[in-house]
Amino acid sequence: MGETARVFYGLWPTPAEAAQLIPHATVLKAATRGRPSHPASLHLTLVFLGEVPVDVLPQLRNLEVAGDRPGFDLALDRRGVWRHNGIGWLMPSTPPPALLELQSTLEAALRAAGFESERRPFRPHVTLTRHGRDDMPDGAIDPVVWRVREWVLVRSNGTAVDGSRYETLARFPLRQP
Ligand code: 2AM
Repeated sequence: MGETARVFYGLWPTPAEAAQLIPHATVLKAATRGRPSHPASLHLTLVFLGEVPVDVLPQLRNLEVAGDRPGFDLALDRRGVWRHNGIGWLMPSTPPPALLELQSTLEAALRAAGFESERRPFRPHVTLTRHGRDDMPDGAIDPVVWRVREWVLVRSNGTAVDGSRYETLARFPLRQP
């Protein structure tokens, strides 16, 4: 195979929205001894494609996803840890239908265009810490609300832990709700 890129589609918070996640990363770090993500790297993955040949990036940038999609608000109101992989996360306890619909339509559009994506069920979450060694109970938190007005195609460049790790390749706006 020639040159490849590691890519995924996801939701990216504004800097102000990302800043509201930091206290939660601090709690998760203290409880699990996990490593916090850089604030500029925080996101929610919609569809993870993994390594693809760089030749297909134009097709992914110009992906057509059917439907007139309004923006929506996403309330991240649960905090916890996955013991099996040491990830500390925030999740919506009830994902908005618009999020689930966007994710499934995007996945279907990719499949129709010949791209295989992750087959595991969609579990929307924002990873705040990695490599945690200790567990902590899940719990409700005061919601951190993202005003979702676009989704993005992102390339992941190596293992840098600073904000430069992720490069936005394309933006897909949602309609003003
Ligand atoms: P994570 O935060 O739960 O690790 C970039 O790597 C993004 O894609 C991360 O948000 C990561 O999820 C997600 N990701 C990485 N590998 C994945 C995989 N095999 N399946 C689904 N998502 C993955």
